[in-house]
Amino acid sequence: MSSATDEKVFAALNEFFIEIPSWGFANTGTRFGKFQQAAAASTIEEKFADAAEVHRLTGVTPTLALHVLWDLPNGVSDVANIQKLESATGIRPGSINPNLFQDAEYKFGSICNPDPKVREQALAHLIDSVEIGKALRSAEVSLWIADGSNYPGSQSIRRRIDWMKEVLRATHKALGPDQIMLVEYKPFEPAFYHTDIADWGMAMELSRDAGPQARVLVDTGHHYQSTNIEQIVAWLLSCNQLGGFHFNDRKYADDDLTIGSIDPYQVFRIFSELLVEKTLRGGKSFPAFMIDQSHNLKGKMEAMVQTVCTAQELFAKAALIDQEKLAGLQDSCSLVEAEELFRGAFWTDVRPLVREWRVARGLSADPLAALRESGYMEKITAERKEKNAKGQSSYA
Ligand code: LRH
Ligand code: MN
Ligand code: MN
Repeated sequence: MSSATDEKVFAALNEFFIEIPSWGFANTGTRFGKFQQAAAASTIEEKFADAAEVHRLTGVTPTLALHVLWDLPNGVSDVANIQKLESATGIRPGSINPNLFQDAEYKFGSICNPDPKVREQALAHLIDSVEIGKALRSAEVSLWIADGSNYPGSQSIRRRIDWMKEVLRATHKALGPDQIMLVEYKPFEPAFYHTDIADWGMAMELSRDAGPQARVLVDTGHHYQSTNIEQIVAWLLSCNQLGGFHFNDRKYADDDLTIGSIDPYQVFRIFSELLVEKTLRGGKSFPAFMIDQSHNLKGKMEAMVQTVCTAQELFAKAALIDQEKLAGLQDSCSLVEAEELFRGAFWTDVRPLVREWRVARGLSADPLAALRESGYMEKITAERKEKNAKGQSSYA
């Protein structure tokens, strides 16, 4: 590898940061059961501590995504505690995720509920989340609306669009000048007939309708099989509507598996589109990179470090593509040469270079090995195992 190429990859890695989710450290399961892990975090203090350890090892995860109901159950009154944890650990609160999918009153929907009182309550929670974001100086308020219906004819798709637009406009109005509102889409689950925000077109319309500080969030697990996600990314970039990512991988549905574990080439292709925007089209910054995974079987800490390293490696591979040369080959329709250039970058082993980059920053060359050697997992297992054993449940 030439040193110019090394420099290009190093420069790309210098700009690569990824947010990790508080819920990635907690015990999660499936609808069939929950397997408690002795070392899982069950308090916000533990989640911040785990995030700080991941950042210490990798150097690229300075922010922690928070889910309001899980991490700030008392809403704005919990802000002071989060600020305390921020000063203690150096980890900044990241995206604020309102939760409109868990409480019993949202059985028939939240911002699309036919009952205006429920819609008002949902809006109040969204506005609280915006206020939490302002108080914590966090940029993104990240909305996932789980609303939908299970049977044809049982709900008015049209009226629910109107209700949703009203609430999203009102939420947008509450945003501070430095905040952005992200609208996430998902085709199904928990609804199984129609989901109110089912795809990127719906999310983009809602985002544009809400106002200039709204953008679309792409969760890589929220598509039908074989959807061309990088094409969606290219379109959202072209419309200036891409706000961020929830990265994870999937084989079947919204499986929330480790990034790139099933299809690393897809992540590479997404990163390539982002680098096209940056290198050829004057893009100034990347959208927010966030992880949205929950590991039921893998150890939480190991899985998170593995995730971050994989994301870096795939980003470095994409940075190897000579986008100018590729554009020339595309223009002359040199199909095989263009494909070979693209594929060649994907098949290059960048791990030695990424290790070198880490060492140059005073980080361990191999964060996963460093985690295993650090004794951190033994420490949290000893501290948390009793508490977690009490939480043992056979049903989620
Ligand atoms: C929904 C989702 C959404 C939630 C998270 C826990 O499937 O992707 O982003 O906030 O999972
Ligand atoms: Mn998500
Ligand atoms: Mn999801």
